Amino acid sequence: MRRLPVFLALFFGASCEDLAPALEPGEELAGGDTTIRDESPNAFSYSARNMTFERRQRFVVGNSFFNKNWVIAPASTTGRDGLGPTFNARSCSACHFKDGRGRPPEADEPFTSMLLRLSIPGEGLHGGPRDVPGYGDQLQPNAIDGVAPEAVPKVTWVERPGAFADGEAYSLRVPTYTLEDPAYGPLPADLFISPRVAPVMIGMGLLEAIPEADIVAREDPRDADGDGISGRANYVWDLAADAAVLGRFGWKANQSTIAQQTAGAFLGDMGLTTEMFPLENCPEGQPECAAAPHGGQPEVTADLLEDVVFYTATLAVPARRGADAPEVLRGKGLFAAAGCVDCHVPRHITAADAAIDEVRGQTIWPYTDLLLHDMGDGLGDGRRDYLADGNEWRTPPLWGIGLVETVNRHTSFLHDGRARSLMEAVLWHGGEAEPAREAVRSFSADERADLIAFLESL
Ligand code: HEC
Ligand code: HEC
Ligand SMILES: [Ca+2]
Ligand SMILES: [Ca+2]
Ligand SMILES: [Ca+2]
Repeated sequence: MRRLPVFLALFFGASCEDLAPALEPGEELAGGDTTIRDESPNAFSYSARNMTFERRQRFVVGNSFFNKNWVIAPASTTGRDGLGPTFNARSCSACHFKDGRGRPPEADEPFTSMLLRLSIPGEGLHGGPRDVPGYGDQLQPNAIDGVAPEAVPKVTWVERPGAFADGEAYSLRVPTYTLEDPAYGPLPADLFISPRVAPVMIGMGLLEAIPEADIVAREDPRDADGDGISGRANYVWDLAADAAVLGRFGWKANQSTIAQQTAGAFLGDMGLTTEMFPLENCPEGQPECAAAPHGGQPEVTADLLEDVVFYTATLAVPARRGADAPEVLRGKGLFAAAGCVDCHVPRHITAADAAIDEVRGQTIWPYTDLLLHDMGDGLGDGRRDYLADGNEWRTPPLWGIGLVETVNRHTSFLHDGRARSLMEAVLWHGGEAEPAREAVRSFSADERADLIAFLESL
């Protein structure tokens, strides 16, 4: 419409604007009462706006342990020693930089803000992925002195050209991951590698507080309503419950709670034990790892873990920017028309009895259903993760996505960061999301710009 001559645009202007949906009440306050207004590089790092002064103290302690580098044991700083023996990073914030998002390495850079999950075919403990002999369930490319890093990960890229319906060309890059110099025996021929970048940390407690009944109510595993969308829930082992429970976190909804995700990250990513995971991460066949000194039993005390969990659960969601701009509202209409909302469900209301004060009874706009969807072979990792099959991924929340470039100085999207822009992320959608992608491919250049304006306002 913007290409119409000016007089026609003025003439038709009113009716065109009518096609755009209105701003809904509270829509720009993506995280309800936790929402902060900031569009600086610190936008992901604030405590929930509704947090009381007294509770802020815990947040501050959690923040410092999220950011501080852990050191090798034994050390004079006994409060934060015990790193490794093998590890990915020295701090949470090494990957979740500024509470934001990781990315794949540039050519010949080390892997600093993403990780590779590993497994072999079959089922492991409690229906989870099956460990790789000698290597476990994740690649740790770093180790303390005297212990060999597990292997050196590499990624190479191939361009795959494509075009929008109007002829404008684009190119998508396809990654291939390999492991060089494996230190603990040959890698199996049927090894699965699932590369995953660190997601943004905002609003985790709000997502945890969405009532389970509301999430499973959207499941439609056999697509009974025939709309082509068949989301289903993942059920994953929860140590505290000693049972399989609804998975909400991770790229395949492969973690149940923020607490278990955090304790799992301490062990798997940094080599730090907790009450939940009391044993060092030394798979059989790594004797130097098993014999290495530790930094206490556990290395992360229960209090400290609780503070980091509280911190992670209560990071504020930034408010939308320009949510009522005409192009953003037009983009919002296109987001609905293309069927994006079928998975990226805009609005939820958190439980009135949620455990954390700040996240109770909030109307939030995360743009996710927290369900698994078949996204096609193109995005598949071939790897089972509890009930998620090789092509299934959890719909990621889109709140804050327009601020990633400001905070993290990159625009790498999707689970492995292969998309170099928001549009490339959309163009990778396949499987259940293929009709939505095709709708976008047939949009005009102006419509595509409006859709991106909407995404950037989130
Ligand atoms: C080596 C990089 C790395 C480090 C270090 C790391 N994380 Fe993560 N984090 C990730 C990745 C990758 C995921 C997604 C995991 C998956 O899909 O299995 C993730 C997921 C999460 C999630 C769930 C996010 C979501 O959207 O579902 C939370 C919460 C989290 N991490 C907290 C932490 C905390 C707390 C620490 C420090 C104790 C930490 N992480 C350390 C890479 C890292
Ligand atoms: C069938 C469900 C489904 C539909 C429909 C869908 N998405 Fe997605 N979307 C997903 C899933 C699942 C992912 C994660 C895929 C991955 O990481 O490999 C994703 C990822 C994304 C991402 C990247 C998010 C991130 O954090 O990296 C963006 C942006 C996005 N979708 C936008 C859209 C838009 C715009 C539309 C409509 C044109 C759309 N999606 C339609 C399920 C869907
Ligand atoms: Ca350790
Ligand atoms: Ca390992
Ligand atoms: Ca359906």
